[in-house]
Amino acid sequence: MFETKMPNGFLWGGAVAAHQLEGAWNVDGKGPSVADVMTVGSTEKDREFTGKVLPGENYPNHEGIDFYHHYKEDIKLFAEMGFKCFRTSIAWTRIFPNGDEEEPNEAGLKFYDDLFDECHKYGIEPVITLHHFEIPLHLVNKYGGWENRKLIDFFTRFAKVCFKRYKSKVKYWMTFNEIDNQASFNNPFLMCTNSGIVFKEGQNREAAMYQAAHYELVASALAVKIGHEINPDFKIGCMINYASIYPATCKPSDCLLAQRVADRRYWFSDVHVNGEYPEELEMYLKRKGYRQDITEEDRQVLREGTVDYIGFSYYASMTVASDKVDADSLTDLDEAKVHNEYLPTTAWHWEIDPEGLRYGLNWLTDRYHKPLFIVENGMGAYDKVEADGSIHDEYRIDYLRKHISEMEKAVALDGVNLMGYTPWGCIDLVSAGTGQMDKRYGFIYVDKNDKGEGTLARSRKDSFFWYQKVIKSNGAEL
Ligand code: BGP
Repeated sequence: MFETKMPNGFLWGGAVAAHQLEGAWNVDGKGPSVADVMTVGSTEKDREFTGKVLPGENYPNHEGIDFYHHYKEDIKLFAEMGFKCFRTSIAWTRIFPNGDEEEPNEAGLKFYDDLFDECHKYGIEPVITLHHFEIPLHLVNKYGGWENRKLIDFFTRFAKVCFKRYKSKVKYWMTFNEIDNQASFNNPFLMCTNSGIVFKEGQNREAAMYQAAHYELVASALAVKIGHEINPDFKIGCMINYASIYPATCKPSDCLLAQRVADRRYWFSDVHVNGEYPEELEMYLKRKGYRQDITEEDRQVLREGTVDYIGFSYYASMTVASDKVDADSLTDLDEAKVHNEYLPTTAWHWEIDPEGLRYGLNWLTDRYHKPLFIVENGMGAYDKVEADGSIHDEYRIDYLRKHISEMEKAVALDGVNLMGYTPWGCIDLVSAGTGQMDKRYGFIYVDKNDKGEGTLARSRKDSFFWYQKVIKSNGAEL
């Protein structure tokens, strides 16, 4: 019916983030980040930010899967699967341990030099996120995180050091991971990891979120400008957590609400891509009486630092109903959510919707007319290790197969311009949301459990061999 092969040069690979797998949290001069002071919790809402490292507490990000010392072995396994690219992040606290120093930490810079060299040895292109839930703890405790304008300077200094140092080793960059998570401003975990904001009693959370997000967007635009000056061949993208948004029924009020939820969630990418605030949001901020610190100079920077592509994660869609909240009184998007009865869910209640991915690829293309990059997709699951050591993760293969198939339709039938596909957690790692090890996404199993026990030995799941075939056939064989 259609060509299932992806275009030549398509970037098949996998994705991780530094704080979820590197470990070595205080090695070679690294400072602590917010991720280092998060305890394990069964849901995002109860992962707790302690503000400092308490003796005896279980901090799952400290050890991760010790990628810091195993990266050669792990990259070799990625190469065996045929990866063309590998998405990870640079931990800000390896380069600037406190975040506000003048000079970077050479040992941290050297680690990423070695990591990128190792990737290139196998023809694997690094795809790098600069800000992935890893804000230096010091910037949170001393400055209040992204509520403070000073962070723009600290972040752009970090970005500039990375761009210069890895000028010839990294071509694909992203500034802020899932910047739009902050639309859920009542979720303390998401606010803390995304903006380093720890709410004070009585604080207007929504106003604080819009201010912090503004500074992040200005910092991102400045980074894009600086990056392009350093190397005009850089491709620098934004990164959003994308969910296709459906009205619960065809009732006009549900449809209007779905449109409003999308506007309120994707204004972040509107600013990244168009270089200006959308009308509806400007009106909303005025209506709420939020006196934001947004200068004319900031607006100029936003116009000058628009992104080259849109990176996004896709795990699930979102369905909204106007009997819970209407379009005009909407503030917290989570309040509009309802369960979609047509969709099965994962063990963590995330709705599985492969067609939503095709819908989203089209929606983003219509809205932005820019190249897209699926930089996260996947399903968290409990895996069972058989007596002979094998792992039959048919459910993971099924999830990915269906999503890749919809992705192929979007490219071959709908004309979507897609750069690549990097499923999340290509090797088992610490869950960002819960801190668990047993919420697994990998093609590669890591012997470590929620209690932190295990040898850290790596082994190949059935999905490893399946994905190897997918890449080898450039998507023809699913
Ligand atoms: C995204 C994050 C990742 C990752 C993924 C899966 O929101 O960018 O860092 O962790 O979600 O989420 P979780 O680890 O909570 O299952």
